Amino acid sequence: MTKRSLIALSLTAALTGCGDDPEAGGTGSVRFTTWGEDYIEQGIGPDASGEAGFVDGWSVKYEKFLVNFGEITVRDASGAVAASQQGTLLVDNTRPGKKTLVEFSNLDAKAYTQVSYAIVPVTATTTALAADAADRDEMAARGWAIWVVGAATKGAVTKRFSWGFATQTALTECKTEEDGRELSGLVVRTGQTDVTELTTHGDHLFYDRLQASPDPAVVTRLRFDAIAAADADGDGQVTLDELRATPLSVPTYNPSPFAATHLGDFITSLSRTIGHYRGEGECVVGVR
Ligand SMILES: [Ca+2]
Repeated sequence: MTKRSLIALSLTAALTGCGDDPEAGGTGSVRFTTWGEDYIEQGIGPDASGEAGFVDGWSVKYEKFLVNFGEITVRDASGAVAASQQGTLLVDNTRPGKKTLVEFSNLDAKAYTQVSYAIVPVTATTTALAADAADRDEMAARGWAIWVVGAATKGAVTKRFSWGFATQTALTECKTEEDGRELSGLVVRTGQTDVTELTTHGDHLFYDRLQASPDPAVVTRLRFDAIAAADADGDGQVTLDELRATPLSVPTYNPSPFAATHLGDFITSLSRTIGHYRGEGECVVGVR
């Protein structure tokens, strides 16, 4: 065997040995979807550990969980934009199932390591993709990017909430772990359609920390007692104004590394963390 054919053989082995290397030369598609998982579709129950439900005995059921998606962008490793979403799409993730946000076709089959999106205020031009037009109009009038409506119950007590967040959040450098390996962005394969879910995590609004502790022994828990107690006028409705009038109780709540001083700021900051990637994957959260 000649030296040249040995090199060719080893190159072939290197290419076929890596599952992320698509066939060269072709094109494929990518479809972006969203889903609210069981927490948004079914509800969140109590859990003594606080990890899969409320540590303080509450249950929450959402009636609306509206998220406005924009700027879904696919870039390759050089930063060149291969595809980018125009306009914004409003989805109520209490509606069951996975909704297709956008599909990009005729992309060169290769790895696109930089995938990003944004959750931005609804405008008059926003498409109510899987949402009521009346909700779209209400959010546009108020400049909300996220609007959640629901009820929390514990025993005979019910506290309702309707919180609109006028935030702009960039979610960049999205990555996840699949089959034991880190996947940055996504991979388009010849003749195939990659499906990338921009998952919405409904439990995050009730976290007691803004950032996971580096100490694995310190668990992030779901809590509602302090939110329920914020209903100062006792009308059964916990408003964002009431949350803003409620000082954050430290150390039950840990606002690090941000500067939330009251429950209103704290939950608004948590609302920036609902956007996830392909299930449990995460993006870098940028406040703007
Ligand atoms: Ca109230």
